[in-house]
Amino acid sequence: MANHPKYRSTFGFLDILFNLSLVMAVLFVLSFLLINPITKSGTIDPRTHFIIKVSWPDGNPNDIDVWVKSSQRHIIGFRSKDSEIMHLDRDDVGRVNDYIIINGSLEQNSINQEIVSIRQQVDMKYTVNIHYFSWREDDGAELKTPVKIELIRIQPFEVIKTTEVIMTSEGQEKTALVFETFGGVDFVQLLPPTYDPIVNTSSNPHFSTPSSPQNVPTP
Ligand SMILES: [Ca+2]
Ligand SMILES: [Ca+2]
Repeated sequence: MANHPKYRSTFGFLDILFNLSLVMAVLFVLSFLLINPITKSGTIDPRTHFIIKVSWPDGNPNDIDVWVKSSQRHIIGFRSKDSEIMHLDRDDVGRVNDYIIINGSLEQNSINQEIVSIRQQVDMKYTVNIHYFSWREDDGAELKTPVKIELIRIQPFEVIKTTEVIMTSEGQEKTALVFETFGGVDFVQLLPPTYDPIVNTSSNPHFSTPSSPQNVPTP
């Protein structure tokens, strides 16, 4: 019956239809493979170039804050966590927000750490200040709190600088690091950490408390 002229013409038509469908499917797949990525000129590179890691002893209940300002007046701190070129991951307030629920049980993560990420390769000067926000005297904490500051370049990875400041009074602010970055390459130059207030100054729109009498220059 398949040799009947009527069925031969039907099978021929089905063969052509099948081949056409196959060609269309192949062209459809190829069109996706050949699409070029959208040109990104002028867009922001989301890569993190530098990290500023601030930490104080695990389990210490005192609340320490990092504040960073750029020479283009970007200011980052717990009251202003994001800007065009950098952001603060979280405000670690000592022991208060260190608890997490894992599998239904309350666990403590005793790390005290705040991290600022710099996302842009630009010519910029950065000032990194440590501010003693709160002494948890009621929690049995010592007033004196050592704070470690690390400046880390991501690509190529390098710990550029590790330093420490000792915070000795509530409201105290110290400049821990000053550095410049240069665009094109992830180059950084360290500068003397001359005291330059970020928190204890009326020019910070995110922190309007009056200047503290406890301002002291860095040692
Ligand atoms: Ca804090
Ligand atoms: Ca903590």
